[in-house]
Amino acid sequence: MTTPHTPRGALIAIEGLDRAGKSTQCDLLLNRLLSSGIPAKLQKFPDRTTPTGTLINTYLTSSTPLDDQSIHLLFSANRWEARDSLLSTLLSGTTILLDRYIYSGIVFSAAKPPTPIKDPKQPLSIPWCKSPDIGLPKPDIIIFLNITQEDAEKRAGFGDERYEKRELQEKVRGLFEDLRGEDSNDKDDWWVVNAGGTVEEVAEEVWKGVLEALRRVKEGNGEVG
Ligand code: T5A
Ligand code: NA
Repeated sequence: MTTPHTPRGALIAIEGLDRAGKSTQCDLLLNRLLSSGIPAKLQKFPDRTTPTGTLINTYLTSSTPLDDQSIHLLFSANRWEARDSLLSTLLSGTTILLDRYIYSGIVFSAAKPPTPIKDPKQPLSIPWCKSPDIGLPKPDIIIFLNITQEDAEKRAGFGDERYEKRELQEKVRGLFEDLRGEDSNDKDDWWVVNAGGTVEEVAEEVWKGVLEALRRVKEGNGEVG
């Protein structure tokens, strides 16, 4: 006799450049899921409320120097400390919205300008940047909010934090494109949305990605990737 079980929730990552509208869309999406009767939760990375998150916040909002490898590992540790709770929440049937995830972790570190003492071309290689996150739950879909640099810079608050500089953001954009290309053989993980429209227009496109993720979970084997 089989035991009735709750189907697992979907793991949905929202990614994009700084100011693309990720947090705005995550809030709207959470409300839409809940009002559609779909249990859902939001998890933001970096989670600035934990001990590692406090260190990350200090780094992002000040000019305090910190070794590139060290801060990369801290961002990853900030995700690892959430892993068990992410898995148990998904298995209890609740869908999780991730406001940034490992993809931001990879591209922002790899985009950093080289320091003279290290490799002159790229201080942190993509494989090195990926390795500490290996083993974290894989999202059912990565919804990528695509915005031009010009539109991002017009939005409130751009330039307040360490990484919000044009040159770095352009590098991040290119690296995100590389990651999307790499994953293209590995089912359609990335769902690219034009994030330059109104909040409502973007929300409609994001919702289509969410429905796709829910469909994949329903048709899948119940395991988290
Ligand atoms: N990082 C992150 C790493 O280096 N490694 C990692 O592992 C991780 C996880 C902080 C930095 O950390 C780096 C990447 C980042 O540089 P964060 O805490 O996610 O990451 O950054 P935040 O400042 O919270 O978020 P962003 O700057 O990325 O902004 P969002 O969430 O994309 O944008 P949002 O929704 O806050 O909107 C920005 C503004 O635009 C308006 C909003 O009202 C707001 O004023 N807006 C729109 N305006 C017009 N049209 C629309 N469609 C709009 N949507 C939003
Ligand atoms: Na945000």
